[in-house]
Amino acid sequence: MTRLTSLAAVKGGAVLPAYVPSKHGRGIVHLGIGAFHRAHQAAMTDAALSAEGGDWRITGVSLRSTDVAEALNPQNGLYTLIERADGASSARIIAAIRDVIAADPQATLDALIDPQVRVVTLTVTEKGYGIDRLKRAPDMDHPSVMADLQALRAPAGVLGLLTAALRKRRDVGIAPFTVLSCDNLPGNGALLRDGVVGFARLTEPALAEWIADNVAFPSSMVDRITPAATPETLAEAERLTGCEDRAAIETEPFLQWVIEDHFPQGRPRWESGGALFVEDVAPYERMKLTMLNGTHSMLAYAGFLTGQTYVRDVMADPVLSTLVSRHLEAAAAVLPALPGIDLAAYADALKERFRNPAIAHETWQIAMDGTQKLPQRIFQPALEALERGQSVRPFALAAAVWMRFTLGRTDDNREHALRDPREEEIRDALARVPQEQGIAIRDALSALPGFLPESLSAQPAWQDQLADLLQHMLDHGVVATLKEEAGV
Ligand code: CS2
Repeated sequence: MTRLTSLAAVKGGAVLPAYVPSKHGRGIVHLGIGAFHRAHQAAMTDAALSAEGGDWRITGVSLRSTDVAEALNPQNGLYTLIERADGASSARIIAAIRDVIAADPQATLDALIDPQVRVVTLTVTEKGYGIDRLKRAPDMDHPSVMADLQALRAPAGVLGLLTAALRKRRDVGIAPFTVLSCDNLPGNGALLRDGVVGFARLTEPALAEWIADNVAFPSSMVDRITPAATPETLAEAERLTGCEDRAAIETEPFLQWVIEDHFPQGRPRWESGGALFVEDVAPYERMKLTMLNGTHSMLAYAGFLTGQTYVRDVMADPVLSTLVSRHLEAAAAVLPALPGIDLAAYADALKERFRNPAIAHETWQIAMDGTQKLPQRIFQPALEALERGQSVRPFALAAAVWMRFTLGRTDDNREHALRDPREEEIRDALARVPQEQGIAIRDALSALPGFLPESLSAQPAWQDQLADLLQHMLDHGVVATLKEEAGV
């Protein structure tokens, strides 16, 4: 079968871009070119190029691995985006990616200082930034922060690369790019700004001032459920395009991007792909993190521990789906009203998306990096629930199932890896306490520095319910505890 290397090679019903890729120059560098970027920002940019043109093609960067580059570069950046809904799949060929740089810091820096690059977007995951979120400053224990501070002219991490590129642009008089974070972190733009300015201050205070005064860091909320591609994804792409495509991605039809409109050097007309530009993205971000991502984390641990492989399996289980509904209600109850948004309808739409039978989203995939996710998804909403005098129980359950997950084995003694950047610390903390004592486990994990806010662990309601739930799981099993909890 011919490889997908040009639009002319595509046969069948796939939708093609309405522009000639080679006629459009690059305008964006994207750091962290995984499945999510290809299903989200690259698809939006492709829609903008189709509708309005412009020099906005993307150089994608994998900071460490070479897989995406090996799949996409021989295909001239082309790939199939499969949208899967119940009973119907549709395919689109995306041509917005010009090339991919893999694990090559010098080539990345060269791309970042190209005067044509006016926007740098990022999906590097919560742990990828190297920012201490409590101090809002570079995390001095993060491996890439430590390495980059030793090698300022040859950085390889996010903060080091952005700072070095901005320094170079200032020195040679090229306007700075706008930096757009697309990760699931509250106030992602402002946080990244603090990280970059903080990193620059460690090396050259005048540069820190210049960045603070001259570089825009809009925040954005991104949403599209995108599982990791499987051999089945690639086989379906072949059927839909008549070409071999090693970079195909599958995703759900839903797509949302809410962005603060602050792009001094211009931007693609992402509105053409459905992006919403607003003054303040915070309420949207809170809604999505609290309702979608918070519920996702809860159901990932509860589902994984009870043998459910995919989110859709969780939704088909009466006990777990009751707990999903309960979590969504509790999450909605801590949010301020958002004009034009009906939170009950949003919750229903989320359940429908989670149920999508055509999307195979693994609970184990969502379960990774819990220490990076729970603070904004579970602990912050729990504090808000307590402040409002509302029940903290659904949030305590989410924390309890995470704690149970960290023990590394299910009730039927299947072992699993934690896949968390703080895995070692977690293991050390747990090694010091008896594995059958809920209170001891709760306290050991709550004491991980900078993880669980003290204002939350000082609350008896939180502490008691968390320990009770955990103890009940240890004594009676996860299935029985969840069943009791759901009351079904
Ligand atoms: C998920 C998200 O893996 C996870 O932690 O909660 O990736 C989620 O699928 C996306 O944020 C949906 O937009």
